[in-house]
Amino acid sequence: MSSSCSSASPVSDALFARALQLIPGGVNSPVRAFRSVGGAPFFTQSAQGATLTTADGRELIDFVCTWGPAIHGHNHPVIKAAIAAALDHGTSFGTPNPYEVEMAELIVRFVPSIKKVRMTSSGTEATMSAIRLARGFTKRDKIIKFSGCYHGHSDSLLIKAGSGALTHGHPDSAGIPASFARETIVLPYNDRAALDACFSANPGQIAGVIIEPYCGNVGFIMPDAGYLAYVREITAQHGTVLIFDEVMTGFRIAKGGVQERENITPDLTCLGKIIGGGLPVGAFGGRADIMDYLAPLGPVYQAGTLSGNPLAMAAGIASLRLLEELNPYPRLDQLGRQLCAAVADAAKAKGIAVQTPQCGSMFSFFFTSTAVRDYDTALTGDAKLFARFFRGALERGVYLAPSAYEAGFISTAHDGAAIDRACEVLSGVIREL
Ligand code: KE4
Repeated sequence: MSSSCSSASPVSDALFARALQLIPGGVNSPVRAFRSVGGAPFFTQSAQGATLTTADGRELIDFVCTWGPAIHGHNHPVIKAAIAAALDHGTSFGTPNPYEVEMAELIVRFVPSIKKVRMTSSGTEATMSAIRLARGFTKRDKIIKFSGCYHGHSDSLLIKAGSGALTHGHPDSAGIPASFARETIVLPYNDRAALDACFSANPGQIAGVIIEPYCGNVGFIMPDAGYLAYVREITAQHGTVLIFDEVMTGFRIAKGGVQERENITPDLTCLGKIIGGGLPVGAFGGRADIMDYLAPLGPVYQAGTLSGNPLAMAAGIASLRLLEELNPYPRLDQLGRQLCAAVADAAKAKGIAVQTPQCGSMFSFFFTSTAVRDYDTALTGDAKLFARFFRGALERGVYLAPSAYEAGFISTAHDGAAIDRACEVLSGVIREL
């Protein structure tokens, strides 16, 4: 297996060389840098449906889907048309606009726990604001997060974080004052006893618990049966705001997210990705009594020049309406099962240990014999073997997330032929490991 596809990517390589001069690491987001999987990243020239076309003209079946937003595949004609129609009226107004109201009505209808919602321009802003709101509402300072969960890059949450922070070995980022970090308590996911002990040790001090109800930033990890219900029970018992970070899982795991599938009602929910249809977006919402603490009604300030941007709203509205029209979830789950079964079968035949967690259109591969249920067990995965698997797939035209600590995504644009091809490629790569 050649060491890198960059030898066959002269245009991407030249672009990367230029990027490295001016952009730290040559990328505008660390996880795109391929540093944990080796080689230089390819540059994407265009994207259509389930396919990325690189700057060197290579076509790749895309299982990253721009990290989740592209649930309808890339450049979907309905979303494209919605953006074009909105564009005719301008790009940004800095005033309320009709799209924001329609987006709010769709979100509230899809996610019944959300009675009021505020738009932002990224998932990071959404989770950062939800934490501030929980602290302002409860007048408490401490928050609980879970190791391996990633909630964007705000100071309070870059503690034992997943995604790119974990990928590049800095789960606790530099630059965060100890005074901030002290207010963030990190617990193991799927561990009820740790939650009990933490609340007992900090009576009346926990403002909020923020959790990825299904983890997508440490690989893909689902909760033990009853765990989320327990998190809901103990937070309600202690007057602590329960925040579901569904930036990734919202509208992906189900129309109403994980909270619909698990029948749990959080106090606040953070959203992003799919509700922007590929344009910059985030949102947070939930109980009206909590949301009304936000300026201009209440004392918790939160703002954004481009919050509710008409183009992003138009794209997101089209994306959500398509989900309601198509109800793609059963089909996406079937395709996810097929892909993971192919990898599991090939690994078994080869005598390689692999975990292939999957729910609907989210999945990941851990090269370990250990059942992965939290950060520590995720780290038992052989990251070097994953890197070889990733590169073998890429060389054969299948683009997986360039990190052992990310989730993969399937879109409605991945037809049977694309999944069959991916199964064939991934099985072949496993056979050659
Ligand atoms: P953004 O600020 O990147 O829009 O959202 C942050 C965020 C918050 N919560 C969850 C559960 C998330 O998954 C994310 C962002 N996800 C990563 C992918 N693992 C974004 C990719 C990147 O950092 O480039």
